[in-house]
Amino acid sequence: MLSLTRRTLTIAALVSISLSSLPAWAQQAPQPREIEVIVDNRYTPNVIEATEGEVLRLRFVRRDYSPCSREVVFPSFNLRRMLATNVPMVIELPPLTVGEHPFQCWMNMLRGRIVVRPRPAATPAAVVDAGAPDARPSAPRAPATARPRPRK
Ligand SMILES: [Cu+2]
Repeated sequence: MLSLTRRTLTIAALVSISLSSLPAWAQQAPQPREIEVIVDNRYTPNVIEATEGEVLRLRFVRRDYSPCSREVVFPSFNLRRMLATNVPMVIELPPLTVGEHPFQCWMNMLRGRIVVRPRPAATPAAVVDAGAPDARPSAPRAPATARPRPRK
């Protein structure tokens, strides 16, 4: 019984160590954000805001049958994809650089753009606040006894 408990604790300790020692690249790997873009004689939304380094997964859903919208083009990524009507097409873009990345129909009539803002700098404000005279203590914790009892 005792040895089993010890082993369990050891395993738990090892698991927590391995989780906290993930390499930096794994901790910082951007999580893709999926955005649905409806194609119906226009792109909706046609302006997509993003942050530097972000990975977008654009899910194009073409509703119309116009030959105009059958292909979407991303000139800055040298990327183009055919869109079949009512068949979603997911396009994952590489990590975004600051600026505007247009997307358009193959004839450059329908237009949209991705506006990428710089990633906010690491906030030195947090360090300053810690020593500021008006720094307030964090909200008090709810007492452990506040948990409601299940009814029978
Ligand atoms: Cu067009």
